Amino acid sequence: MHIVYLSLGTNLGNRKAIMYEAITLIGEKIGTVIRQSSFHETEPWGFESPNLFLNACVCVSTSLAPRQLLEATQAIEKNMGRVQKSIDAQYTDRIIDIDILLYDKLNIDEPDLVIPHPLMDKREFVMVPLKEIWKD
Ligand code: PH2
Ligand code: MG
Ligand code: MG
Repeated sequence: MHIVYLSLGTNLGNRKAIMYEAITLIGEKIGTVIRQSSFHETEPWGFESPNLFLNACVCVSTSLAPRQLLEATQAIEKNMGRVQKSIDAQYTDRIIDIDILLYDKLNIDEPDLVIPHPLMDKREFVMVPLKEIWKD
């Protein structure tokens, strides 16, 4: 089993219900959710929008390999109705975003998969909830 940390964010719709739905699907499709942070309301970071985010982090025990994990997070985003990911590489409002932060102590640097997440330590909306549940 592998220990992974995921970041979740939503700034559209019934954000709390969306968070719970995403965490339920992570439990069904990815593995056992061992710990989950509280939900943090945050200002959009890196783009302008009137829609505040809810952000959270979860720690999951999974048998999925890194690329299977990426596919599973993307499938959950799609099933939950996420349409476009970004416009001209600009961040946009979204129903749900699930990002892989850490996968055991692995380092991966591929065009579409970089672990640890390259921006995680610059983002308060990631680090504050992560610190609630991070062990190591
Ligand atoms: N995600 C981004 C860009 N900006 N800002 C907040 N507050 N929360 C996010 O989850 C977020 C963001 C890119 O995925
Ligand atoms: Mg993101
Ligand atoms: Mg993402």
